[in-house]
Amino acid sequence: AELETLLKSAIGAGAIEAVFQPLVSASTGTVTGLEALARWRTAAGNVSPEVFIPLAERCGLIDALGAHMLRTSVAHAKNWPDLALSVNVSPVQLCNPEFAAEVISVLRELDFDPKRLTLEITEGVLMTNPDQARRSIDQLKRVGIKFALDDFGCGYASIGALRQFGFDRMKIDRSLVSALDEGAKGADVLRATISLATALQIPVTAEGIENSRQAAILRDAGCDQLQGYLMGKPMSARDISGKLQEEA
Ligand code: G
Ligand code: G
Ligand code: MN
Ligand code: NA
Repeated sequence: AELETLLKSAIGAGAIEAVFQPLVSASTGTVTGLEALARWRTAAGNVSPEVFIPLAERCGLIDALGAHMLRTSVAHAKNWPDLALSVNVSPVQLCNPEFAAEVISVLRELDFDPKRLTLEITEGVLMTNPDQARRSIDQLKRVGIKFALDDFGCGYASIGALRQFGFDRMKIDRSLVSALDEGAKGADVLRATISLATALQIPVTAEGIENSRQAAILRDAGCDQLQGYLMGKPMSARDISGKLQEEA
């Protein structure tokens, strides 16, 4: 309960920060986009998003936290006009009937092209509240916002959902990528998963790439976008700007 109070004031004070992790073209190695990730630094140390995101979902703070993350990451992304921006959205947010209108209004207010924005969602929501999820997704897709199915392969393997909800991209969970280091079967599973997406004409991002052997296998298997510590760790907005300047 104490953490809940702290989180509430942190959100109110704008103390939840966004860091940005590069999304890299598999063919050229250039950064084409950034994924925003929430960070909470307190006097007592950092609290992991694996702790405070579920907490925010449980205690009704996720809409405010999500709105803050969208606003702050879009504001930063205006400094990187050539890059796409991905923002994680909790299933709880997507089930809020006001969600889509709020996203659209933030983009208008900040004059941000909706075509640059991808919302990453996990498959859970598609099971628990498919009707509201679909309404939100459809409303946002109409203005040009894209959707990525996040953490694919670690929950129910819903290839059906990829089609039914009109996902623009699939993100392969890093547990499947790290399985590449543990034996030959890992590569077979990945290739099969990527082929399925490719057959549906849905491009694939691989997450959690930590070594060049993994990157080579995933590139050969048909991923067009790579993400992970090998390509770049999540960085502050200032460090991203520095990195982009180095590369220019
Ligand atoms: O950044 P890190 O890998 O520690 O994130 C851990 C988990 O928290 C991941 O599942 C990630 O998707 C989630 N997460 C990080 N930032 C956000 C956010 O802004 N909103 C939501 N809903 N989830 C986030
Ligand atoms: O669920 P989602 O894919 O949004 O989670 C992203 C999380 O994965 C972030 O918390 C980020 O810090 C973490 N992450 C990103 N790249 C790597 C990686 O190469 N290795 C590991 N172990 N974690 C990573
Ligand atoms: Mn994600
Ligand atoms: Na993920």
